[in-house]
Amino acid sequence: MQLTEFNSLDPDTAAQTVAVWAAVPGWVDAVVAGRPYATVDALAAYAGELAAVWSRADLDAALAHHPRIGEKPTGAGAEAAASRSEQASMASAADEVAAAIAAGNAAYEARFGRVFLIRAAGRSPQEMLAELHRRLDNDDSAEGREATIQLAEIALLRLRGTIFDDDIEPEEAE
Ligand code: 2AL
Repeated sequence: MQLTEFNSLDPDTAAQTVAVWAAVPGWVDAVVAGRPYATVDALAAYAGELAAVWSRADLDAALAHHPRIGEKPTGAGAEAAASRSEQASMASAADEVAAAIAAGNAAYEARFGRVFLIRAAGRSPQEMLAELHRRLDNDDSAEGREATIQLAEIALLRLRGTIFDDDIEPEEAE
């Protein structure tokens, strides 16, 4: 969608679009209320600034919408489509890597009480497994911060995959 269209959506429709990037209610409302944006960079900068102060409750709210790494996102909605594309590298994961990620996910959930979250786009299964093992050694507060940063990275990538500056043709923007 081009930025002009995003700027002129009615607030409810704009909120539905933004909630796909990260389902953090206060953040969605603020990003919608911040329109109009002059450029996608300005939109991303504002969204990123607001995301930098996400709390643990914000993380938990958004996490309910993220499937585990290696768990095929089901459904036809925009969130499931985004997750499928982000996790595309998992389709070619070696069986032992996929199994180690599944075991690591279970260990992470037992340790931290929430789903392991990582920005999957641009990472191989092996890299995600190494990150999972590294982060299992974090203490609660360091891990809360890391997970929140990953949530923000996912949100900003989704934003930039959804909204394009008006001078960019959609086919170039793929
Ligand atoms: C995901 C997801 O669905 N997309 C992404 O980048 N990471 N899930 C997760 N548990 O980390």
